[in-house]
Amino acid sequence: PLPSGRDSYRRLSDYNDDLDRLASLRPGLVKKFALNHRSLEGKPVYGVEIAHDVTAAEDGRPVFLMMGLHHAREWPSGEHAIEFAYDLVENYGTDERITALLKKARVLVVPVVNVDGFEKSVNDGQLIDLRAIDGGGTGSILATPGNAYKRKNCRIVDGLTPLANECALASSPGGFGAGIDLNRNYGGFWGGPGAAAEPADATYRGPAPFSEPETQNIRELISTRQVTGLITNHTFSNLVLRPNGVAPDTVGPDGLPVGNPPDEAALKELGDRMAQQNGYTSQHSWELYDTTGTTEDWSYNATGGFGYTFEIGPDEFHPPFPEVVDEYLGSGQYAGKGNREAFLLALESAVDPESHSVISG
Ligand code: 0X9
Ligand code: ZN
Repeated sequence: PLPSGRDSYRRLSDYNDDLDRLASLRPGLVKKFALNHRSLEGKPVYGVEIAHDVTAAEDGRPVFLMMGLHHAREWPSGEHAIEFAYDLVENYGTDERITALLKKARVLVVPVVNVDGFEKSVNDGQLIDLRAIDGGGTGSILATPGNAYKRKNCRIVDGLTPLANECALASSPGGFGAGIDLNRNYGGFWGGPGAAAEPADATYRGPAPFSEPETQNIRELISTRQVTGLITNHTFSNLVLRPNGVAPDTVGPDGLPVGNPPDEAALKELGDRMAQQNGYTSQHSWELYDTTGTTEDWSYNATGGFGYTFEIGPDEFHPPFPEVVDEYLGSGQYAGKGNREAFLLALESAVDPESHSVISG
């Protein structure tokens, strides 16, 4: 079973309850925190910090950041993030490797970055399930069961009709309708290729970098902590993606080719090792397709902390839950190929960021 014992997808309230539970289970090890900004609908966004003596004053320990659910429909991305938190908490004190890691580093887990979008997606997804069981159901909402496949946040954007702007009724499977794509709204290469300028588009970048409270939250978290490594989870395609999101010959805002990251060798080395654990393909992000304004393209280029996107699962945004379990643990049809071990490698690397510069010379 998963570290938490869950056997079905969490809703937003389940995430919040579980973060509370983790903190009250081990108060010296886990501290719940709210990010700086509430969502557009006024919801708080929470995370947990996990570390030996977590309440000790800042002591220079490096920080590893694990995130999920920038994209509303990608439910496993939040599940794997919070299960990693459970895993660390349950194994601290008994598992030597995890105990040592939590003495050397602090781990931040923010499982649901896009709280508004996720709530619409997961609630609607479960509504659809119920109606299907009910024999097909009735009514017009069923004709457009798009909220389960909502991608973006809940920003009201110009140029859309009020109906299309209604967050809870707005997203086709292509992710159209209300909202800004939070994985195009960061400041890394913002304004470049692979992000849309049109509000109705699934990859709408927003009117300016960091225009959204959700991306401001992550920027401010990273800017105020010593984040030496991060994973931002998405679904799907079984990929470990490393910066950059655009090919080296792409001309950047300064009129010069953006090139490869200075740490390419070390970024690749860790990406490849993680991919050996989860069985994914390790590649440059741009080999999937061009993107700009993504989480780790900003964080890596702004701070030097290593950042990766995991695209969890072979072929579905939110598959039946047993697959999510196997993909975390490396059990069942995913025997020996779980994200748990890949996450631990990322944490180990974040604990020892010096190794990066050594490897890349
Ligand atoms: O397009 C995206 O944002 C990601 N794929 S998803 O299906 N989860 O939407 C891929 C982003 C890849 N690029 C970078 N991480 N830079
Ligand atoms: Zn995604």
